[in-house]
Amino acid sequence: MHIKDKEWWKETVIYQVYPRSFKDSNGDGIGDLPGLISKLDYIQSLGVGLVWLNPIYASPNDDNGYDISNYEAISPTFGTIADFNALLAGLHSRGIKLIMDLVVNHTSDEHAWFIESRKSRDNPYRDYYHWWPAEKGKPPHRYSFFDKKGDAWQYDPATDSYYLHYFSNKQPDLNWENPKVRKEVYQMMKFWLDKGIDGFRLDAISYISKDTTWPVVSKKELAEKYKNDFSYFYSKGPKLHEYLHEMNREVLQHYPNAVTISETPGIEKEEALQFVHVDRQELHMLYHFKGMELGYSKEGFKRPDPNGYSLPAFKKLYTEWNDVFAKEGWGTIYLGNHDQPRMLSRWGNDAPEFRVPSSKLLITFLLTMRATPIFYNGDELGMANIKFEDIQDYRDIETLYMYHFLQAQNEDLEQFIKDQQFGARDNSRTPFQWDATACAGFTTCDPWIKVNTDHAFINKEAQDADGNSPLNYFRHLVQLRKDHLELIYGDYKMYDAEHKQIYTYTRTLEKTATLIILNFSNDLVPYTIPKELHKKQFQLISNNETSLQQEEHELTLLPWQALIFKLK
Ligand code: TEU
Ligand code: CA
Repeated sequence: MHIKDKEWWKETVIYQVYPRSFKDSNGDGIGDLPGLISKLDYIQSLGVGLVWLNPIYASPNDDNGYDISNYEAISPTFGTIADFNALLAGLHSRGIKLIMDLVVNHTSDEHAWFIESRKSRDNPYRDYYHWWPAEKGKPPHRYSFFDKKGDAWQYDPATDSYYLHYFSNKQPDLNWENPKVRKEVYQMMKFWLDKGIDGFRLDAISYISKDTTWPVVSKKELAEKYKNDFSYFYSKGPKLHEYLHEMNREVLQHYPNAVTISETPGIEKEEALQFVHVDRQELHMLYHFKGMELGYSKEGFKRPDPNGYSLPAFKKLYTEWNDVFAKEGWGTIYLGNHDQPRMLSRWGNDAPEFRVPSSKLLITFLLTMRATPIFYNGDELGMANIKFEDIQDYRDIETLYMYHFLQAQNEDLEQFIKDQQFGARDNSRTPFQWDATACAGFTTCDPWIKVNTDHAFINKEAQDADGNSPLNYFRHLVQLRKDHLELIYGDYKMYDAEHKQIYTYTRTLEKTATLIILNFSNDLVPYTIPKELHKKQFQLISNNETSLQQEEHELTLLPWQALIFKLK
């Protein structure tokens, strides 16, 4: 069977490890590399082929490592370069590849470059960052995602100037317009690629190019052109693709086996192929935020829509993004990560009677769509949101700064805490649940963030032994995907687009085809298999439940039931 544009990274399953919360080995309550190394057999048992590791570099941890003070040094909290070498060797010896996080939209304000840059206006590193001399008056407003005033310009008395920071004021943005900065970044990428890593996940990369004529963005323009969200303005930098092409020419083409996945906030599907079309010589894959916008109300910050998300809207979005890459490029698919709440609590149902089947259904969806799936550590167990009730329990600056921002505006903080129980990032950053012991087997003492008390019954040890667990279902489905190539390369076709509870689609590769039927509801749902398929024979090859009510083409689906049929 000839597969056009066959690539290892289209066939693999990605497993994201958030090292701070994965496994602590030295009892300081913070996950680390020796802890991760001690769990490599577990990761191998999942059948995944690529690990994405969140940042482990030297960092004052203002934003959990996304504020880097030295790109070529491992944070002592996580371990040493020797630990890193052992991790890489351990993964490779198990046939698993590793990509590192490349955080170059900004550095830490404790990075040597910024320490120099802020010393004087004629310091050789001055133009490594974006500065606005105060005598020119206040710079045109730019929004910061992590700032108590939402202001992305920080005044620095040392040189009577403002510097730009889209994220916190301890994350000054690098000036990519400066060729020296780009050269430094390419050098650093080669440092890690020469160590044998298999590629990078590129952090907030759609933001790196700035329009340095610093145009005013009026409230009207922000609303009409950028959906009242600065991320849609920040992703329109004039030289973004010129820099990504240069990165490809200067670095990536020299490492043909390395893969790149860009995090591209603020883009629409019409822009996607500009990043990943092979002829553009830029990047391999991207992940977008459009799916993550579903289910939120227009009011408040990350306030859930009381009616939840609409399945027809969900199906329409993932079908449109499938079509973007149907002929060219290749997509990724995810439902959660370290910036989002737990996929079970967001897209499934974490109530006791539904959490196991809905975890399995979401796993089925991610492993049967035509895109490389990215799983976040713990979602294979069906871990849920911790839903803190007290602001004191939060550790994430996005939540803490937004709390102060709203407090300063006398907003309803109780409502904010309620909303954060649904949308906060810390919901997915609680310690990995290895077993039912006091600290879930993650650490022996006070973890940096509280353990979810449901670890008493939701943990790896219990699920290993339970053939019906989400964990063993995950392992089964990863293997099933490898055994049925149409689940990787097959064309995707959706049916019954308007059905409010059922998501049905086929994957077809030459003569082989598979039908996937998913009940995204708490209800028993009578469902007729689409007429166009009635001439086919149906062989059930996967069911996340132990029974199926079926008369010919008439099915009665159990809540959150997920079925896969081989079509003959
Ligand atoms: O995230 C970029 C980004 O756009 C996120 O801030 C996102 O909008 C937000 O978290 C959603 O709530 C990357 C990293 O993934 C994130 O962890 C970092 O905080 C951020 O960049 C800054 O490096
Ligand atoms: Ca530790």
